[in-house]
This record gives sequence, structure tokens and C-alpha cells, in this order.
Amino acid sequence: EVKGTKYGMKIRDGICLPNGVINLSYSKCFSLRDDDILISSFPKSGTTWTNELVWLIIHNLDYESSQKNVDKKFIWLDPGIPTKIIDDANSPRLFKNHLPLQFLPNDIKSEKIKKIYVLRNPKDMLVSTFHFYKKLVKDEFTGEFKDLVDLFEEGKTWYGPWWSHVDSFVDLPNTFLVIYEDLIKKPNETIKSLGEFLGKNLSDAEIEFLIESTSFKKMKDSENTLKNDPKHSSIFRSDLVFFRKGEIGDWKNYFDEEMSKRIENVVEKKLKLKINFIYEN
Ligand code: PPS
Repeated sequence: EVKGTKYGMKIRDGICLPNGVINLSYSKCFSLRDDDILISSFPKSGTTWTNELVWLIIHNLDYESSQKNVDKKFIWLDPGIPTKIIDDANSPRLFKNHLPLQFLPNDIKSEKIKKIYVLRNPKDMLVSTFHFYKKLVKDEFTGEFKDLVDLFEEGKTWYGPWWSHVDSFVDLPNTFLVIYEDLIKKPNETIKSLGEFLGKNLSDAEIEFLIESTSFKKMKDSENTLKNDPKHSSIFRSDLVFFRKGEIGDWKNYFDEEMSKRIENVVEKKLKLKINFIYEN
């Protein structure tokens, strides 16, 4: 157990994992297919938004179907899914995970399999994480924001260290990097490139449709559906807000200069990928 934390974090194989992530033996034990698509991210980086975009692009912008079976669109690897369920799923299978690379099947490194990694300014990611940890049922985080900054620096937030997570995924072949800030600041260009990566030449009208149908406001409408999932109610309190603010720069309301510098310094020191651009608003 991680000392000083009041939420359920355990160090296993050098990685901080939430209590719910217990069946790690499953996560490696299946074969990937060449047409699988994997979306990986550090929590609170824009996963849900990216998933929605990818699902719509793959399914020819079928918005109506996307609103049904909200939870069945992706296979979430983290809780440990029995291999048979994964093997029986129809192609193209869409996977999502926050699990670090070493817990995933080795053939993720294959050039043939498409991977998408979602990245967000770690400062905004931490603010989002802070609100999230506060709503955990069993393991509520009772610390202050600066305590979470300490944990980040020590690499001890869920699935951390963050820098190892980022570097390991962005280095994989056939990987598209979705940057949260790009989705907000230049959605047309970013979605066009994402479409190209997925083999689709999206028209301007289709891109506009995607922007509109995955807007923060639209996606927030699915908040209750997500929260009513019985799987979630044992983990999160009902006042958790999945779609909280959806903005760039909320970190300025939480970080003082010293905390901000600490994040920048540790990222500069430990992350191989150069991401200074991400701090600009
Ligand atoms: S999770 O639980 O790890 O899957 O969370 P994740 O989806 O990665 O990140 C949650 C944050 O993404 C914001 N979000 C969006 N922002 C803009 N537009 C859209 N459509 C959108 N959907 C989700 C969400 O509000 C969380 O960020 P914060 O800063 O907390 O608002």
C-alpha cells in the first residue's frame, strides 16, 4: 500500500494500480488481431471523448447506434476480461485501457495493429483526477490538491508513473497521438488526421458532424447513463461528474507557482517526449 494515501492504491510490479484492477493475468492472455484498434491513455486525459470519436469514425458516423449500448462499444481491459469474451468479440474489436504497456499482450508492438494514445497537459489531468479521487466510494482521497501533486511527482497516482506510461505508448509503431489540447484548439485538423489514420477520408461536413456530436455539451447528456451503470455505483459516488468542465487551463485555479514548477521540472527530467507546447493555453 502506498503510504500516506487514503485511497486504494497498491504497488504491484512497480506500478500503482487501483484496487479494482485485480485480474491482471487476463490482460496479457489473448491474441490481438491485425484489425484491432487499441486506445490507451492515462486516466482523465480525454479518453471518453477520443473513444466516441473513434467509434463514430469506424462506424460511419452512426450517431444513433452510438447512443445505445454506451458501455458495449469498447472492451475495457483493465478490470480483467475473461479471454473467451475477448476472443468471441466481432472484428474490428475496439479496446480501451489505462493499463501500462507491460500488462498488455506483447503483440501490441506489432506494426500491423493500430494504436491511439491520448495525452493531456498533466496539470489539467491532475485537476480532473483530484475531483475524481474525491468521489471514490471506498477509497476517497482526503488529501489536498498539493498532496496529489506530491503523489504525481513520486509516480504514485493510479497507473503511474505518468512519464513511463506516456513514453512507452508513444514509442510504439503505428500509433496516433491524440492531444486533448489539439482537439479543443484545432478540432478540424485533428479529427481529419485521426480519420486518415483510421483509413477514412472525412469530408468537411463529416468533420463538422463529429465535432458537433462529440461536443462537451452533447456528451454530458450521457452522464446519467454512465452513472446508472451498476458496475460504477460500487466504485464511484453518485455525485461524481464524468463531464466536469472539459476545458484547457483549469489548472490555474489549483496550482500555485511552486507546484506548477514542480510538475514542469519532473516532466522535463523524466519524460522523453518533448511536450512544452502542451503548457500553452
Ligand atoms: S477517464 O475516466 O479516465 O476515462 O476520463 P477521461 O475521459 O480520460 O477524461 C475526463 C476528462 O475529459 C473531459 N471530457 C471532455 N472535454 C471536452 N469535450 C468533451 N467532449 C469531453 N468529454 C470528456 C472531462 O470533462 C474530464 O475533464 P475535466 O477537466 O475533469 O472536465
